[in-house]
Amino acid sequence: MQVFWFRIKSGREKRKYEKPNMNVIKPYDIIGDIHGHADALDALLHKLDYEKINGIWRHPADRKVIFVGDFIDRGPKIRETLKTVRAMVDAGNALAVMGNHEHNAICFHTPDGRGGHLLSHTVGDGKNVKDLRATLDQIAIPEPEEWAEWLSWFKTLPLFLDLGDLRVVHACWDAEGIAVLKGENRLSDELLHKSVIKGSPEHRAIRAMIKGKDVALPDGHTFTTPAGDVASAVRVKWWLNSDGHTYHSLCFPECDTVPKVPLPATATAGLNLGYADTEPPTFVGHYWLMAATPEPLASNLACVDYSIAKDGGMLTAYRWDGERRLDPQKFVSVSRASLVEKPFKVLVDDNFDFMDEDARSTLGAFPTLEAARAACKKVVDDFLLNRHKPGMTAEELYDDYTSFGDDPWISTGDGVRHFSAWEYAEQRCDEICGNGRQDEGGPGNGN
Ligand SMILES: [Mn+2]
Repeated sequence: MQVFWFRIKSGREKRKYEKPNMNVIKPYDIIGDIHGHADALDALLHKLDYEKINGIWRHPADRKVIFVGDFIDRGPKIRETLKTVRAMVDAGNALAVMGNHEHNAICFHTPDGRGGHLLSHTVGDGKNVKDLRATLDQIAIPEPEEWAEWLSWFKTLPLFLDLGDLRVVHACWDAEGIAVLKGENRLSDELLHKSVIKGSPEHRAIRAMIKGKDVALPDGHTFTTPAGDVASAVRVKWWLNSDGHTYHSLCFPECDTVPKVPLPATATAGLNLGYADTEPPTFVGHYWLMAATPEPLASNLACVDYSIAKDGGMLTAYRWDGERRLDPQKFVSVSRASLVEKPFKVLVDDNFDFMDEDARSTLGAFPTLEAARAACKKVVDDFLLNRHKPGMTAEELYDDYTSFGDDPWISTGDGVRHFSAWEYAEQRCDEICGNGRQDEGGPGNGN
């Protein structure tokens, strides 16, 4: 069909068609685990120079995003996150792989044929329900039909992407696991059911891809994870050969409470650890890293999950332009702290143009009412101190203010009056002029 197509096209279009695209490396921006933090995603896309056109983010120079999975759970805007990601994927502006949270969500909602589900709703004190809590509350429980659509979409996500010069998978590039799947890369119903049968080759393969590889600690050893859980196995740096390592030195992310006991070769037998530096660059998410400055894990491996769902975390991307050796300078992040809600907006009207809303300007938005009030007071103070002349009475200064001054006010969208510039100006005129203003009925010269 394609051969026929280009034969009947004009010479110019024929050349265009024949020009092989295969060896032209396309630039990609690989974005880490979002976990319902849609505002951070918007801020990061903006920072990466994407533009939102007709509700869909795209890059003016046709860069594409690759999302590493884990769109749901934990954060406040899961629906918005899914809509942003899916719109980009549907428009051809992004690719996405499945995260363990999407796999969990599918399994949690898939009956096992024996009265339960592929992921239990009851084991471990309802741990799985707790993990999915935010998603259940925001979408699955209030909007079950919408949720069914999202679950169907999750099943279309590939488990890994191999673009030749670039590889993306949620947690671990596992060549042996990929071989086990024999060309399958999406969760068919059959593969989904096999993926939860412990000990099956498919379970091992898919678990490695979306959760990484782990080794059990020697008998009797446990450690406390940074999240406070007691664990008897550690996730490992799967890209390294385990020779000469202790459990502590091979654990990932690094954790001081893991025993510094030598790792016997038997512990990692069959895990196929190691990722040669001659392999194409691979990007993963998943690991909840915390750092001020992201850096690659190896010359050809980077994790872009910097824990946006945690205090102090950030949403991170890597700008990839075809390089085989990754560059620490090419991470781009937005911190959670930079996205703190600022609900107190200060607007400034002009007393001279009080009938004219066009004369209204926005001073800024503030995280607290106190900060917004302080900003309003400064606007009034600046005017009064600028207009005050020696010998002026408080009444003259106040008349000047009410005729020509700026009138700042705080908008919280609820109609509540949080600040009166005129009241504040009246008080300040008395203070500035010192001699007291003759107020009708007032005490007059107080000093
Ligand atoms: Mn994650």
